[in-house]
Amino acid sequence: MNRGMILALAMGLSLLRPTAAEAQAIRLRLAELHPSDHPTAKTDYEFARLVEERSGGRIHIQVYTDSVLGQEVSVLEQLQFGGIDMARVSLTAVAAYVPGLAALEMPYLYRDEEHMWRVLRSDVGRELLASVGDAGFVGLCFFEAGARSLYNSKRPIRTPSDLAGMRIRVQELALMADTISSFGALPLPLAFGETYSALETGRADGAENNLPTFYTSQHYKVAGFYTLTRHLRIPEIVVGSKASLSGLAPSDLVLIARAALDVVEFQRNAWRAYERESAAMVEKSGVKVIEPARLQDWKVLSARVYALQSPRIQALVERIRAVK
Ligand code: BDP
Repeated sequence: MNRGMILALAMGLSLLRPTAAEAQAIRLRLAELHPSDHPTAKTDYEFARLVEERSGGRIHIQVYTDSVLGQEVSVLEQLQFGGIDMARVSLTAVAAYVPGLAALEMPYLYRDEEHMWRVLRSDVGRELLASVGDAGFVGLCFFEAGARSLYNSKRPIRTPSDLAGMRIRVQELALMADTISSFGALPLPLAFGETYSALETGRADGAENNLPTFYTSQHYKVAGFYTLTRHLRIPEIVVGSKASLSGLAPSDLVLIARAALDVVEFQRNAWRAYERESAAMVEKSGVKVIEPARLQDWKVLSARVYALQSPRIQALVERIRAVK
């Protein structure tokens, strides 16, 4: 028998036997910024449970909540070289690496939540999810994150002019700073984990986020005015590390990818329930929840942000708007 024949035989046998990767127990680490009672963190646990069950206990995902593995910027760096295996992050964090993703998080982009989900499940959504591969990530699925609204510690905001001169914490991406500038406020790009103390010390007058996060982050304790501007819908994204996951057997990768997609309905339901709960909790604690005078005024101002985008983003936005 020559070497070629031996090799062919060995490869044939290895198709019959479980590969070493399949037989071994696999432990993966998933990073999450939120505390464990946040609906998104609850879904991370459900995802881990599903993967464990479907793999007969062989694949174990350890969920690390409360940013213990770092803020999102650093988590993504660690994902790139395989120091962390998976993460649930805001799409904004990944958009810093994959600029096209900004098209999915433009101000007042979606007609409503259902429109966003139809987009995320359409060709353009699927293409953009897959495009994170270019930066060394594996795009697993999107999650719901509601609508983000403005809050502050100073006064009730009803119109954009009420915001004049206020310093508002934003996520670390030019698009977010531009959105806040378009309303006439001063953007302060900052890691999420530094926002509470920025609000408490007055370095920031306000910030913006969805109600569940406003509640679980305790920001409502230091910013008592929440105005329902609903200016951004930023999907969450679950990403894997290409460096780490490419070592898995293809069938295990498929199992993980399916479980991520299957857990989306759970997340959306958990989100809906917690959005109502957190609205009630912040109101009960004395936060003034305010409807803006005319939502249209905010939308008109944000149109400037669209004009600043590259032709590629503008073309993607057209496709997004055309999704029925
Ligand atoms: C929350 C997202 C979280 C972001 C945070 C932020 O769930 O991933 O990091 O906003 O504003 O809604 O940075």
